[in-house]
Amino acid sequence: MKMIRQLFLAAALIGALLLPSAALAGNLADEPSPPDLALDRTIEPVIVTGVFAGRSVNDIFVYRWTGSAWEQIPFQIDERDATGAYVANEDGVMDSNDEVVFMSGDTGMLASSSIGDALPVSGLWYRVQVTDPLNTASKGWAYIVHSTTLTVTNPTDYVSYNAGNLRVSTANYALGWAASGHNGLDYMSMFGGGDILDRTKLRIDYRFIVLIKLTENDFPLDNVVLLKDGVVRTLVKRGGTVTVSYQSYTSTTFPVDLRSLPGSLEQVRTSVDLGNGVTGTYYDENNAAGKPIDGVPDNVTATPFNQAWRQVTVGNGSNIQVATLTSLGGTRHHYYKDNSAVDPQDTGDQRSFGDSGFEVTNPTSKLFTITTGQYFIPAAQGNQGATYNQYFLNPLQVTATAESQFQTYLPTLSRN
Ligand SMILES: [Ca+2]
Ligand SMILES: [Ca+2]
Ligand SMILES: [Ca+2]
Ligand SMILES: [Ca+2]
Repeated sequence: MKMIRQLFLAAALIGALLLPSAALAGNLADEPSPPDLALDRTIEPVIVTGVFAGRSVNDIFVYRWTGSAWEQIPFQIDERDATGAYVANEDGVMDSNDEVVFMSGDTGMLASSSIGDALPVSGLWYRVQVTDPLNTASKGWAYIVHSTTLTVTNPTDYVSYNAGNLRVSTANYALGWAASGHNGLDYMSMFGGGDILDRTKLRIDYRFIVLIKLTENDFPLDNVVLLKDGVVRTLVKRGGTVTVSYQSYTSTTFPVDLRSLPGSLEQVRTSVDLGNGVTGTYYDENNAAGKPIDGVPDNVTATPFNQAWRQVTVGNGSNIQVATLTSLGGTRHHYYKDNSAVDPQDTGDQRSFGDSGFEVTNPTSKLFTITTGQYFIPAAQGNQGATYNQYFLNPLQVTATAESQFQTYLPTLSRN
């Protein structure tokens, strides 16, 4: 405490013109008392860009202050090219769009002493403040440093990819891409359970003289390409779709270009169909008490559609999927089908077990992107969909501020 007061005092004296005094007061006021240490949202990524431009990606490290010591936390640096696309290797040098990534749950306290006094780091570092915008009293901090002598010392690896079975796995879930037939997923397990997935499905109806129905089987098969298997996340690409997987969260960006289809689009649907015989509970905004997934049809309300989330709870885990569908235009609905009867028109095992997702009728654009997030949480929590939908819509606020022994600069960026 004494040290940081001196540090800020030095900043106030030396850099008085650089920093408004209100900002200084704000920094001191942000310092948490011990009972409010932890950030309340722990399974989301913290992504920082714009730090250490021109430095080698191998000389960047991330630490937290535990209250009594500096501790390295799991982190990775992912390079993006000039178009913003993730690439396995760019130039090994920090550019403005390269990302330093760590988990919100690994943040610590606002430091009460200087990291520059404790570790062999370069004279300037970044203090990263992470704030839950839904509960602004909840904050966490991490420190991104540059050093030519430090090494990676934290052995934690939250996620891995197996090219043999095309699966990403963590302690909490596994997801696998289909080896043949379609570009979607055909494997999902949660919290130690077995595979619960038949497959992910895509339905595109368009009218060109007659109604034509496409499924996920009608698109050319793309290779599954691993861009990165880091300790915080994996980056996997199939066609134009990029899936980013963390310990308890996966996000997917699925760009769809149907401009070559003649006629008009009538309906687009994406859904996740569970395997034959899987039992559990389905929730969405209109079915908050849950419907039994058991292959027996349920009385489910598909509208209104105000919140793009759905939750499937099976055995030891829950999968909450949230989506951004706005670029399609049109009218959105929830989609749910639970029926063990064989439907010869269906794909996969032709049965529907808790098949659920999102449907858009009369989309106004043939060029759109569907962005989804999937949270994996332990099962015993009941319906948590609305909460995680709020998380998805209100990302953690990230502010990186350059600091040195003698000076604090204005925040350089704010980005999730
Ligand atoms: Ca770079
Ligand atoms: Ca890994
Ligand atoms: Ca049912
Ligand atoms: Ca099925």
